[in-house]
Parts: sequence; structure tokens; C-alpha cells
Amino acid sequence: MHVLDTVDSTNSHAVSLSAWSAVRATIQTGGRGRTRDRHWVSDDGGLWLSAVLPCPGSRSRWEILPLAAGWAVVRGLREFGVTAARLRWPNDIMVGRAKLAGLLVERFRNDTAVVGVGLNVFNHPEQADPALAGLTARLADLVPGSYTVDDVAPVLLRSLRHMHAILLDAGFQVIADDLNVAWAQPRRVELTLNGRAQHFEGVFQGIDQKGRLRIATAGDGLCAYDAAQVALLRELE
Ligand code: BT5
Repeated sequence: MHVLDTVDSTNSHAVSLSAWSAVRATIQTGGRGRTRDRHWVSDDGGLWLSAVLPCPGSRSRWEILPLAAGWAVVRGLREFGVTAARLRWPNDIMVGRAKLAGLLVERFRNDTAVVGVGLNVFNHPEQADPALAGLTARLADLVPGSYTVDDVAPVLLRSLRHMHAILLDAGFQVIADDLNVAWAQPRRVELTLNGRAQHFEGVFQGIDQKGRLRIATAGDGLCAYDAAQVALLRELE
């Protein structure tokens, strides 16, 4: 584990690290969200962590990693005493409608993936960005006690390692079944597909065994979409 005071993005820093390394920083000056236009507020007191996981075999085999990593972080948080967390597709960790943690999984190399986790712990993201007021949750408000950010990181890393072992030994099916409970589905959503200007409404029905998003619409019935096809999923309730 590399520990830094300030870095632009722990995910970018992790590009040069080998498998089974991790890096965390007190502050990120350029914390990244899942798209170019989305910034991740990374003020002092939060956990900004990137882990490098080996990805043996074909690239397609690891396409479900972003979903599996969300599952691992929820499980790690449960172990830490968080009971109220749910997942919002693909891997946001929510408490009600407030975001507790976000994940950014990147494949810089064929043989490894960088799993970036941003978790609000004692920090105040809405002070750094007032637009986030009412939209964020913090671990400190969910789990009282005298712990530090240093105590949280190993719990999440252990859970990521466990998830990785499951993917290698048993495959994604075990995780998919569990994930379909962690969404707290079904709920109405608005979906925008890549390359299409129109969005449409449907009911989120979790994921199938290949990790594809399942949406039921009045006109078309149940359809499955690869994550790469989806530009935006917005929860309506
Ligand atoms: C994410 O993107 O949720 C991925 C966030 C990943 C952050 C980690 S920190 C360690 C590693 N290094 C990095 O540079 N990144 C990773 P996305 O789904 O695109 O959501 C981004 C949106 O979340 C923003 O547009 C804001 O609306 C909101 N947001 C920003 N900062 C937040 C925070 N601290 N807490 C809750 N919501 C936040």
C-alpha cells in the first residue's frame, strides 16, 4: 500500500504499480468520475483508494469487474457495520438517494485492472462543491465509533481480494445472484443509450448472468443491455 498526501488521481498513479498493489491519498486534486465531464470531490477525511488487480485470460472475461467490485465494496462496508447501503447500477453505493461511494474501474493494461474507490468518511464534499448538498452520505454518520480512514482501507481491500478469488474459482454467477438483492429493485428508471438522443422509461430488473442490465418497458417487454451500450441510467423513484 502506497500512502500519499496529495495526488491528482490515485487511479492515474496506479497505472505504474504492479498487481496486488494499492495506493491511497489524503487529497486528490483531480479525482475522476466515470466520464470526462464528471469530477470526484476528494477532500481531506475521505478514502481515495485504488487497487491493482490481476486479470488473467481474455479481456472479455473481466468485463463484469465493475459490477463485481461494487458488490465487494458493499460487502466490505457491511462488515464495517453499514446496514443501509444499496447499489445503484452499475456500481454507485447509495444510502437512500445520497451517494456514499463511487467506483471507477479502468483497464490501462491487458493483464491488470485498476479499481478506484472513493468513499466519504469524515470529509464534507458538499462544502467543496455546494451542488452536492443533500446528495452525499458519509460513513461517519452511519457508523459511529473511534476509527480512522486507515482502518477502513484494509476492510475494502480484503473484500476486493475475496471477490477476485470468487471470480477466478466460481465465476460471476454467485455474485450476480447476490447483486440482484443489493440493488433493492425493482424501481423505475430512465435510460439513455449511447448514440441515441432519445431516452426512455422502464423498470430496472437487475442484471442477467452475463452482467447485462435488464429493463422492462411497456412496449418491448424485457430487454438486456451491455454496460457499454448505456450512456446514462437515472433513477426516477
Ligand atoms: C463515480 O463516477 O462515482 C466514480 C468515482 C470514483 C472516485 C475514485 S476515488 C479513487 C479513484 N481515483 C479517481 O480519480 N477516481 C477514483 P460517476 O458515477 O461519474 O459519478 C460522479 C458524480 O458523483 C459527480 O458528477 C458528482 O455528481 C458526484 N460526486 C462527486 N464527488 C462526490 C463525493 N465525494 N461524494 C458523492 N458524490 C460525489
